Amino acid sequence: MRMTLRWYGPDDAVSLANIRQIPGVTGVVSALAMNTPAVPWTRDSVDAHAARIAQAGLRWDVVESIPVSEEVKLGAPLRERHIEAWYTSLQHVARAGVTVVCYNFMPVFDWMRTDLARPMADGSTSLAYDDEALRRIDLSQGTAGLPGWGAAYDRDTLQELLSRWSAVGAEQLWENLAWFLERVVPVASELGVRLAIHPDDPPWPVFGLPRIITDASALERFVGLVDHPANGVTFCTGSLGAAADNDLPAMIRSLGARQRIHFMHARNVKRTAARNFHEVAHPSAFGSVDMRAVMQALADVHFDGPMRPDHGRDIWGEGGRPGYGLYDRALGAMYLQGLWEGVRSAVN
Ligand code: DNO
Repeated sequence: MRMTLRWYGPDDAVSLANIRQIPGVTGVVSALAMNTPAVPWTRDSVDAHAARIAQAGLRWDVVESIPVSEEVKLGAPLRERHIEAWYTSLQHVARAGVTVVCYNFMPVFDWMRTDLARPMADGSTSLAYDDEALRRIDLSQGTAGLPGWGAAYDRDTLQELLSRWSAVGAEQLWENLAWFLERVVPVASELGVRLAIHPDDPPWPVFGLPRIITDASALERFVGLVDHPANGVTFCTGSLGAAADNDLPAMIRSLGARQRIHFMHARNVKRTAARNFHEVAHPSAFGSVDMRAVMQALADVHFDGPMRPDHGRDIWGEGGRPGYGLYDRALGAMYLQGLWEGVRSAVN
């Protein structure tokens, strides 16, 4: 296992120098800030990003994410052109030495919370999700009322997109995902890159949009779409752990035995009711995810890929990007390495 931390680039309040000082963290998970899936990253900008990371004495272990265009997810005619942009970005990051690329296939929105700073008893704040609160969010004016999304979509753009999606159900989304994988997996394999889909977060439909990467059978179906070692997953314990039915250690054993876990997101959540949870500090004691059992399963399948502590709480008055402050993630990195050391000593 290689411990890494996500870095949001030169504008991140968390610097590479900060990251370098967390014991055991040897690499970063990072992407270019440009989030226009139809336009490929340029070779120069990828190389400049790689050089910054290398100069700080760190490895660029994972790209998270090369964004997948909505046209590809929708299966619309423009997907042919947009997938070309994806290949181009992929080629550049592969040449820059990155070996794992994370992406997601969630319609319209990426991860979703209804509260970015829920106060906790100890004075920290956490990200939280409440399905009732989500249902009350009014999208008729765009994303203005959606926590974390600000003005990402104005009223007309969002309404148009949602109406296009109203014709696309879960099975069609699976077909569109298969179309994407059939094209990108061979390219990734040739470039020596492993692709790692991020599960849907939370793992159920939101705003009536389909979400398909949600549980054990979905992940098994996913790896079977293109049965190739380059077609794998980002195993996110926080996303999958938000659904009580997901047996995370069993899922890790099954996917890990087939060498399909290419990247780990380690995060704990406290489930408070059906489709209701908030994020907590990483240790098992605070949440619904048994982190020790997760790490044991990873050790048993000889996981040797990159891992990052996922979202942290906002502690010690740090502020900054919700979920991505330095302090709680650094504590998480230390806890996870301690667990790893413990579980590995018991594996032959
Ligand atoms: C949230 C992240 C996601 C993730 C993307 C991967 O904190 O885990 O935004 O990066 O879903 O494409």
